[in-house]
Amino acid sequence: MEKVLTLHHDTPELWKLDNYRSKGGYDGLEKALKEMEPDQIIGMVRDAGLRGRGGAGFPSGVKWGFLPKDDRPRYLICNADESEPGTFKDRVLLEQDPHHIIEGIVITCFAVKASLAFVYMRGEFFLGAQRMQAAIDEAYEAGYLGKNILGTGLDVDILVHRGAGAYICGEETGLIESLEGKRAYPRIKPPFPANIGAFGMPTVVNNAETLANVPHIILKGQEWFNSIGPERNRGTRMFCVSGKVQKPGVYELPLGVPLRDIIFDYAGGLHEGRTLKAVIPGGGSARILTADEAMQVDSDFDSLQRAGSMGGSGGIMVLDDTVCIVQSTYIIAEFFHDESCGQCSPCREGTGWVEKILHRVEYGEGRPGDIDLMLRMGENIFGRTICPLGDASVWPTESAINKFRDEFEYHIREKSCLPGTESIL
Ligand code: L3W
Ligand code: SF4
Repeated sequence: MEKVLTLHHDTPELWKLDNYRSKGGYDGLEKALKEMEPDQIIGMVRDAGLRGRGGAGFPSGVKWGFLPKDDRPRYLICNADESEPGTFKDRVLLEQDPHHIIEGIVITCFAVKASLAFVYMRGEFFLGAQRMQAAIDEAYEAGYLGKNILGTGLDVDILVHRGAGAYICGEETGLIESLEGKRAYPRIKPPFPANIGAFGMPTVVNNAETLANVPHIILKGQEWFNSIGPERNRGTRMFCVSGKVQKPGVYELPLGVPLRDIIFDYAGGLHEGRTLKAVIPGGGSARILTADEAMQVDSDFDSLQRAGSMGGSGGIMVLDDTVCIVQSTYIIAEFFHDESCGQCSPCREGTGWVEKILHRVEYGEGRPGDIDLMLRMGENIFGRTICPLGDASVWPTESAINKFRDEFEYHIREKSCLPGTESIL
């Protein structure tokens, strides 16, 4: 299967305009502006079935269609605040291929009638920020950005905004608050950003990888896109494989490739003598899969959801038989507690309590009843918070307890990890 987004990533200095152009870069923009109407582009992306690559997997064309039909200014935000555990593909695009994202942004601005776009970028992406800004400067110079783009009368500006290291800024309404210069407290939805977004105006928020798909759909058409991946799950995905594999990295593959192939073929399989214990398939928020479940499931959004987990951000974390499940669950719980913005009590307090209990279970001070206590706490967080971080903090712990309860019980009873598992802290 041919790659789409990363096809030219071995081209030296692809981040420079001339090199991007030499591989057909900006041809999609030219076609969109000179041969298509905005509504035609929205229809094409909707019919192609492109789904968001940031976490929710929401259909992009449908999201664009939510914008009101009024003449208020509207904005596009490219969400490049990639902070989900085990996820590092937006970073690859930003560093290797920033023009690809810019091209997707300008086409999307044309489609949704926005003349200002923001690239909200994770603050730690120093190289990505440099490359993105240099690419934007080149694009202005070459007439792909600014006034009267390619002589068509379209005006689009892009501003880069760098975050300051908070995971919650990836949540679209927290991101918008942060962009407006405020603390990134997520907003209650509705209203959705499509109606009231940045600076009170209609706003589309799309992930960087999602936007990079747009030029290809324009150039090759929705039928071509529909030929990749299973129904309702079209296109490729930049899967990020990490953990106990021989070749961790980003692998662009059609959605729906079996998880088994991603781990054992593309990522080189496990280290010698090891066996698979579990897989977290969609970033740190996803429910854990046992080895048996992981070996039978495909990598598309719907298959992972049917298996009780989710495709999420595309981060696949592989755990072998040396990993202590209690400890890995504790590490994720610690992350969510640390990153909770503190706005809602169930999330602010609950994530801290779960972390504290997991810590004592892991370090030999667990008490009988701790396991059920954590499950009850999860029930009291779930569905009672403003943003998805609250729910997302529950899934890893609840699923790890349900699937590896023996290991939690062993910790409490024996005050140690299972023999053969090792501490990574
Ligand atoms: C207008 C309706 N818009 C849904 C939009 C909604 C969102 C998308 C998915 O959220 C969160 C998100 C990320 N009118 C709409 C509508 N929308 N109904 O569609 O919404 P939903 O409800 O299906 O998903 P959700 O699970 O509640 C997903 C956030 O997760 N997130 C993602 C981080 C991404 C990055 C990245 O891309 N680099 O870091 C993490 O928290 O922002 O808020 O756009 O507005 N009736
Ligand atoms: Fe903040 Fe957590 Fe509430 Fe989200 S769920 S708004 S992160 S306190």
